[in-house]
Amino acid sequence: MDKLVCVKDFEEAAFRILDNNALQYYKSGADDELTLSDNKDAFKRWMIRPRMLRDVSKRNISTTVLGKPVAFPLGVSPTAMQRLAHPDGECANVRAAASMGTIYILSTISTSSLEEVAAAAPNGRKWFQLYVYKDRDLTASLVKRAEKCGFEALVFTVDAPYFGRRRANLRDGFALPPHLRLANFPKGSENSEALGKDRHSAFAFHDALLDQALTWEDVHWLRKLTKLPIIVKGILLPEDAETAIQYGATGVMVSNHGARQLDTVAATIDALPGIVERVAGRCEVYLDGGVSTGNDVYKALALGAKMVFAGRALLWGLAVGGEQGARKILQIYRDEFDLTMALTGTPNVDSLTRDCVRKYGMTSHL
Ligand code: HOC
Repeated sequence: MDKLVCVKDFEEAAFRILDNNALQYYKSGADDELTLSDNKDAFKRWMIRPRMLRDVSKRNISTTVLGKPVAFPLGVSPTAMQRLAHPDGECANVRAAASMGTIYILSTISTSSLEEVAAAAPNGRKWFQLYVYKDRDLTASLVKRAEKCGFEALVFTVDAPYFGRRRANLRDGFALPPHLRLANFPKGSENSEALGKDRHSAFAFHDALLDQALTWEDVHWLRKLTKLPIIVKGILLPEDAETAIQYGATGVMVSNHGARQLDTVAATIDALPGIVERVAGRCEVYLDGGVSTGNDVYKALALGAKMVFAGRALLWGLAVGGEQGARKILQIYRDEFDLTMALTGTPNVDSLTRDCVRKYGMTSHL
């Protein structure tokens, strides 16, 4: 692992290690995968504007999110079925995040349960990603379990009334290996044995749970159900961010679901500034999608994100080295971000402003 020094190195190594079933599931985006590449490319369209001679000998890259500290402003985005990447899956990932002083968001579609993940890192900061299912009792029981296990916030994913078309999975199918189960659902409900045998049944099981009739009223329903902060994830437009606040959201996450839902939507870094402009000061704004380097973290914070999250990168870390691999990924983001702060003359995250970056082509001067 010593020779792997950036997220890209881990990605390449993971591509060699993962079996095709897991790899195609993790790496795929929707349709032509234009947004999948644009999520990354869009970061390259923003230049950094470094300031000189500003005493950067002492820096503080910690910040606060929902009023509590994080060691640096990159956390772990929810990704499903992490034990496809490594036998320790979600438990390894949450321990890595906790040891690095950052936030781990557990997917509902996890291969370790809420309870197992909570026990793996009792003192780490943990949020729970949630779908509001047709079966509201099932949804409410997930919320109650998250509360009981000490998850601090709910991350309500709103961009998936149906799942997007990921062509590799349509061609080759996806099989949940028989030794794994979707651990947050009551034993037997998802018929683990059948999931192993029928290549499409894991998706079929979950598709049947999704509620295509969701509206903003369901954010309100969730608001009444729990006192936990609600982060609405999957927001790409300022007007939706505004509506999320009206219906009780504490924060919004600018996200296109890792470009796995609707192709040719905006890259998240391009969607961010308009959303920040609209809701600044009224709720925290987070971002995921395409964050591959410490420079990307810097750019997103300069454009107003309070914190950013990476999903796939942690899967690559897990695949390469389990908990240690996941931790190394977080260290890489932290160290790259810290160096960017130093080389730009930015001693702390509060000094990051819109002026720290500029979009190529916006003006004739820097
Ligand atoms: C077996 C059910 O958010 C994704 C995930 C959720 C997938 C559900 C799979 O792949 O985008």
